[in-house]
Amino acid sequence: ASEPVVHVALLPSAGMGHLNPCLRLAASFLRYGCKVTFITPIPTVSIAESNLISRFCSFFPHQVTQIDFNLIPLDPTTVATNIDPFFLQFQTIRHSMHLLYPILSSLSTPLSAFIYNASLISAVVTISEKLLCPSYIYFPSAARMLSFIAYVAVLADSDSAAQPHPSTFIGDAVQIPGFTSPITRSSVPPAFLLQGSNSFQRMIMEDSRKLLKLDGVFINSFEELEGEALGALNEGKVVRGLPPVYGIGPLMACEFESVDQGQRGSMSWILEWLDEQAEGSVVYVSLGSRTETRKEQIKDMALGLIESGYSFLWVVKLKKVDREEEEGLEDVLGSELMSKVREKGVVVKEFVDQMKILGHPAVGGFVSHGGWNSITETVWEGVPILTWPQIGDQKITSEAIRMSGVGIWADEWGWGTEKVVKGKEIAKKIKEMMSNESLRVKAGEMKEAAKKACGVGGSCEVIIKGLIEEWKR
Ligand code: BUP
Repeated sequence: ASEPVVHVALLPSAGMGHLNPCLRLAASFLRYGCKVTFITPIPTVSIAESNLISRFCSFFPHQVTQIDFNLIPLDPTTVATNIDPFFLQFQTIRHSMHLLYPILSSLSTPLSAFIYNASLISAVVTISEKLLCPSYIYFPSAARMLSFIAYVAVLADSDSAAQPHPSTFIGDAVQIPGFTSPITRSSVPPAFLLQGSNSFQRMIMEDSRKLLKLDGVFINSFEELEGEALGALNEGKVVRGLPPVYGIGPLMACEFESVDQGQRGSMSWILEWLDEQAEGSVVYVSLGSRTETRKEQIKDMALGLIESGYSFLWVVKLKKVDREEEEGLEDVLGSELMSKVREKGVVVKEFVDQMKILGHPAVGGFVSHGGWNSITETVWEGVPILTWPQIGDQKITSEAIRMSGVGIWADEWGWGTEKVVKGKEIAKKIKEMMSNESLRVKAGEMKEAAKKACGVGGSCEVIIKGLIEEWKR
């Protein structure tokens, strides 16, 4: 008899940080011959997202079927005008959830597994329970962050208040069972601690409880990077009854992601500039795709980079979403500072091929917001990291990185969205990262471990092949 077709459906949510791991996970299944249905919430928030989905689908024309999930907009009178567009998209997807089951139940090939983004758990669980296949989430952050989310329901339940509130039950620090170092209150995503009730708090609390209903969690991490957290989660120390947490990381960047499909194309001048720089001499700076750097910070960022004495490649975002208009960097910096910037480095405002940059031998360190995809991509290339958290989970990911020994975290800088850090301090930290030999050695060792985890017979292959066998039964 012919082999059964293993058919996996995936549903991402908003933003590149959530889309990239979803597509890379899909590619892991495609590598082993699975058929994939990719459900695209339409419209996407950014152009970068829609472009990437198109490249993915055209790269696998026979194995991937793309289905539009046309979202129903929220009533604008109920939406705060200053809402983060990515968070608004999470809400819109949840609001359109009744349209998902008809999509999933009408697929022509029966599903073997359904995998969706962690930010949708509480909305999707009731739908996935009706499916005749196991369902999983992919969690686009660190195992340390997953542990925090899983544990908050335990904390809430141990609070004697009638309606326990995170600002009270979090205390000064959260000591998760099985963890050597606690998560301090100042590292917790600020929206979770706000007084009153907000949709983010409600979502996290609901998700925390619903985790127990899943068949498993995929996470972009691996033993050598986050052994303690993965162990605590899988040994039932964090929460008893949690489903298996599959550390399938680091999820490798794939060929379809390359804007120029293997050519140097629009990245060419950046790569040519890197080619001219000495090995390990360049500082790469990018504070992620979801946070615009405040104008007040841009000047000090430029001053800090110049004062560090290193050459730099600075990806600067002056707007939150790539569909918005923006002003020029020169308008913010002034022509004198701009020409000093140009003497020592290059500044890019477009979305770049980050993996190509991180993989270039000239890059010797990365100043990052601590987004988990950026972190794992950097680990993959063995580049030392300096984290500067901007929002959300990025202090918790920074803790994870500091503990692993491959990066330093400027925790005295607080949240990047709240405080302006002076150029002098930025220069000092950059020098600390670039000259730290033990960081470089550790990053090199972690790179080796990452290659092993993703290689033949490594943890990633073992997990994926094991699940495929299980789904065939
Ligand atoms: Br900016 C930028 N090119 O120019 P994170 C980002 N990326 O390839 P985020 C580029 O987007 P969260 C660019 O390689 C990574 O895979 C980058 O994800 C890629 O941060 C992804 O690092 C960004 O997780 O999300 O998007 O700010 O808020 O979830 O941290």
